[in-house]
Amino acid sequence: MGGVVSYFKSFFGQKEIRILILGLDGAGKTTVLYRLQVGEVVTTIPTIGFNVETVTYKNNLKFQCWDLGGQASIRPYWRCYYANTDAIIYVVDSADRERMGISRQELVNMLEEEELRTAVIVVLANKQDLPQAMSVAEIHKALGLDALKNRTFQIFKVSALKGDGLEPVMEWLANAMQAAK
Ligand SMILES: Nc1nc2c(ncn2[C@@H]2O[C@H](COP(=O)(O)OP(=O)(O)OP(=O)(O)O)[C@@H](O)[C@H]2O)c(=O)[nH]1
Ligand SMILES: [Mg+2]
Repeated sequence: MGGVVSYFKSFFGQKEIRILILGLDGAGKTTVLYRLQVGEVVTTIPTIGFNVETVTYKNNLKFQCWDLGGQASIRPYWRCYYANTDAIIYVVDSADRERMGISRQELVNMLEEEELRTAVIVVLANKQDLPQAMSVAEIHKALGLDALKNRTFQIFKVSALKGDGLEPVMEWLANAMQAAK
């Protein structure tokens, strides 16, 4: 029965794709969310809890995006949101070299979760506008992304602040979601 319902939902382009935006505090998750939703930079404060918004792609795909707080004390709550997640957008502050190891560990922990076994992974090397930003190749290595070989995965360099690089992310996600159907 669920199959029929989801068939008609997708037929009419109504099916919402559930996306979690995760990453360390200050990585730029909330900035990414509102850049995707309204195309602008909003003034953010550290997120306690979550923001959830629907982002419509090309008038037919609806992404329900959950942006969770990334502070160490609230990271344990991420797992409460894992069920039924189609994709993870993992945001990294490319200039935060000191915490790249912590970011890697949080990513590894997350990927071990059974509920996220089939989730598509997008890593955003954010803040590429900063002069000290690590390159995509450096971040790929520092996060140990070779371990993701057997998953649907892609890394993108972006600047949520400038609005650079996000369009290909949405396009890739839309294609990955359609392929997964
Ligand atoms: N230079 C630069 N700054 C950015 C970029 N994206 C976000 N920021 C800034 O980074 C700071 C943190 O951004 P947020 O979006 O609040 O970070 P967050 O990941 O939501 O943080 P938490 O809610 O605490 O988990 C803000 O001052 C943003 O303006 C970017 O691409 N480049
Ligand atoms: Mg936030």
